[in-house]
Amino acid sequence: MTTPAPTPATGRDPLDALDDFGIEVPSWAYGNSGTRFKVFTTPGTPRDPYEKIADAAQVHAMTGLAPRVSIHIPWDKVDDFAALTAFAKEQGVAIGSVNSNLFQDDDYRLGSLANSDPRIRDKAIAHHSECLDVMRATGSKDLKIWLPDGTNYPGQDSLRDRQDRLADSLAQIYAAMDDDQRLLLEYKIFEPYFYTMDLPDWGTSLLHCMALGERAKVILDTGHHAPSTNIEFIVMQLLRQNRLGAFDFNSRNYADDDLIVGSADPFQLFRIMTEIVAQGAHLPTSGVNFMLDQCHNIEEKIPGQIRSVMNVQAATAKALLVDQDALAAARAQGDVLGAHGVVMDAYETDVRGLLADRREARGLPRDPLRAFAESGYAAKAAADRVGGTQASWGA
Ligand code: LRH
Ligand code: MN
Ligand code: MN
Repeated sequence: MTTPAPTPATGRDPLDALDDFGIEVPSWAYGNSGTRFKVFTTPGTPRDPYEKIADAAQVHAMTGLAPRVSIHIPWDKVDDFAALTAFAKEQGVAIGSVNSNLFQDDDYRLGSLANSDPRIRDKAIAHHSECLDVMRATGSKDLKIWLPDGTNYPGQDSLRDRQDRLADSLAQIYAAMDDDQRLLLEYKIFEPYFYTMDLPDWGTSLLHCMALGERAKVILDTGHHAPSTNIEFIVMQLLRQNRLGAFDFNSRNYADDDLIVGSADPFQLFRIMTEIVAQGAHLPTSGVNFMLDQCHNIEEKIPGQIRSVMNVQAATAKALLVDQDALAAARAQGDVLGAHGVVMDAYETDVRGLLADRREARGLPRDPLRAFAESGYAAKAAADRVGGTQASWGA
């Protein structure tokens, strides 16, 4: 096995591209979460959006990798979003994408943007106007929509009419956006409905985005596919169409598990990042927003997030180490195993020391998990954050 080293032709280190690579973390990862069976609480869990942002800022302080925090409305609703934005800045981070919420209102039992009742559709559209105002106050550019709409039984509703109503609702939201705002549309194969979802797959999401306009892009949540789906193929195809807007990274063994990205299948994460790097989409100019969408049900939340962003960085580093010239040569010769070997050489490279060196060179801890454990932040948060109600996934 060869160890990929700085590219000889230019003398530049391929890992230099990591200096501009950032991962957006979700505010809801810092609140308590669980399953429908039990939500476990932990001392020091944030009680409000400010405390969630303070915790997220720790991830950035330890890794230099997480400069933005996604917020969810209404979970992170505050009276003064300008003040929240200023607080984030003081903490060394910025507010990232704004997620709407169409899944926690009794009115949405039969759907939101695809509901047959125009009053309910209007309510769901108006919620997005509110999110756009939040974005104007925070400077966020990405409106992130996950549509939970669907049906449970054959015959329950017209699948065609639901698509038409959805297209009309999305067009109204898109029309209300400013020219520098993007609409990011997420898909999910199942849940909360179990017969049909109105946005079940990347193709449906892409069709709606194409109908809307250039600032509408697809979000790929890595936990939202059928088992054995080739996610890197979807990544390649969406990039080819310039429609990959964002990732919701997480890891799954069974369904929408929302576990730490790269924990179940680090090789899949590497394969995804290899397609990203092959098309230059890791560069900030690509407009792909690399976000996490995770919950930490039993593990500590801030270390869980630190581990997550480091996993994404490690997979990206390995993808950057793929020797593209050797790969192209092997492919040109029809050398199947040679081409495969080039990719596997990069995957099997131990990048931990290289990444620790790079952190140290930037004035960051070599070992972010240990540095956080030794900082005393968790004990202080537990002592300070008494009283009030701990935030949970969903509030
Ligand atoms: C839905 C989803 C979507 C939501 C988030 C909390 O399963 O992935 O992105 O906004 O979880
Ligand atoms: Mn998601
Ligand atoms: Mn999900």
